[in-house]
Amino acid sequence: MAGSQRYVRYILLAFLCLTIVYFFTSSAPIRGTPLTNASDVIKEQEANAGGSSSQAHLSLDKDTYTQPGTSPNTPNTLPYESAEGPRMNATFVTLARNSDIWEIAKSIRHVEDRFNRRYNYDWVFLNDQEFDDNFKKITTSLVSGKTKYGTIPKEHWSFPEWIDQSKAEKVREDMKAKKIIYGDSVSYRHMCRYESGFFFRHPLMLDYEWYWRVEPSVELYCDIHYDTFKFMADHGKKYSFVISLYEYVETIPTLWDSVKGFMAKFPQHLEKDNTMGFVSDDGGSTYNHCHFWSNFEIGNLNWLRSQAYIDYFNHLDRDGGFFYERWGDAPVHSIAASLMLKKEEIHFFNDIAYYHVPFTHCPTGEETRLKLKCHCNPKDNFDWNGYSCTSRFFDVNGMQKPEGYEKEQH
Ligand SMILES: Nc1nc2c(ncn2[C@@H]2O[C@H](COP(=O)(O)OP(=O)(O)OP(=O)(O)O)[C@@H](O)[C@H]2O)c(=O)[nH]1
Ligand SMILES: *[C@@H]1O[C@H](CO)[C@@H](O)[C@H](O)[C@H]1NC(C)=O
Ligand SMILES: *[C@@H]1O[C@H](CO)[C@@H](O)[C@H](O)[C@H]1NC(C)=O
Ligand SMILES: [Mg+2]
Repeated sequence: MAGSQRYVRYILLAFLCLTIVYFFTSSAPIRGTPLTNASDVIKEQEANAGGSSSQAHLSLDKDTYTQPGTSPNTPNTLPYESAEGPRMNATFVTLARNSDIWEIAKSIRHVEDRFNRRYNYDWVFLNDQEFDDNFKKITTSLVSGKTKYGTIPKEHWSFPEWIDQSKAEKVREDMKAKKIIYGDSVSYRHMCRYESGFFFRHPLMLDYEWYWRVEPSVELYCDIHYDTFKFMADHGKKYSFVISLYEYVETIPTLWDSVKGFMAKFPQHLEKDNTMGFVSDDGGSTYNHCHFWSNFEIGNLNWLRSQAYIDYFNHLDRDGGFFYERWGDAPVHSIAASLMLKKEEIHFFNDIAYYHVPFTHCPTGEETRLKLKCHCNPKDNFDWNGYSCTSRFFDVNGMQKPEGYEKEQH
């Protein structure tokens, strides 16, 4: 009895094994690879349709499908792809609050997907308060390079002792009454002053020569196929922009007076072959309010750390307009670049498609947009709009506007 029971068990076990073997071999498609191989999928479709679609076949990039075909194998990352060649001495930099986490997460994802996943540059985060663990955990998981977190020293985020507090307070009340955006905000003013004169001097930033500034909730609409930092270095560029526009006059009524004071006091810092024509229509008597929009910047940190720029910032800071008015870092950087850099040291990136509420830069020229897999609507491009200063930038530099720009004027 015991002997025949064992016999039955052996038969059942053998049957079970056969069933399992059958199940695996028959459920696996041709050549035993799972149907995650795109060329297999297409071949099978062709076979089923009884025809051949050579176009679909030719369009496949074989190198993209190099995951080993074992099952189960569900890769949780995109295929690893690293751009060739050395890296530059460069970092992304973001000033943010802990509460900005999901807005900055979105920006990081755009920058990584379109560019940095192939370059793995570092990312420095700066804050006037300690970053919390949640902010660090999420941003670290998204950035492909190293992440670094810095707290801003108090003396870089407070009123200098020469500022008359009650005068500054009165200004904020007036601006609030006039409904000027951020007109009554103290923190916004510290932010503008910090971005104007201090971020490049933060100890974490001293390790780098190049920076790319990224703000919360920005978007990139096209692939970037080359190292933008290396481009800057190879072409002798020190500052760059994608969008330019006119500043809100109410926030900078005396900025140009202060700039003129600087020019008189430090003529040695002015570049002869500069872009004065971008910021002034009358050779420097008055400001035309044009500026590069500084929420996007790729630039050279050593230029910002130069004696010329530091003398410029200190002069403006002394005059108090960061608090007695509401000077923004955009006009402050732009005027500096226009007066103290050579014409060819400022670069306009037509091929970097960018959005920061409420403006879009969508590259002019369909060929570029298709090649770079852009997903912006060219109708949204701000460049040739009457409120943009980009046309002026081209004219001042005697540059030819990108082909097809007239069609995108509206
Ligand atoms: N740590 C810190 N960062 C700030 C503070 N205020 C603004 N920022 C950051 O400074 C940058 C500019 O601030 P935004 O609020 O984006 O100013 P904006 O771009 O002029 O205006 P928005 O249209 O609101 O984007 C962003 O990267 C913010 O995250 C602050 O009080 N503390
Ligand atoms: C996918 O299929 C193609 C053609 O059948 C084959 O050459 C290739 O090696 C397969 N790739 C993988 C990852 O199995
Ligand atoms: C990067 O640049 C900074 C600032 O110029 C410099 O101090 C540092 O030594 C450089 N690092 C490398 C690796 O070249
Ligand atoms: Mg912003």
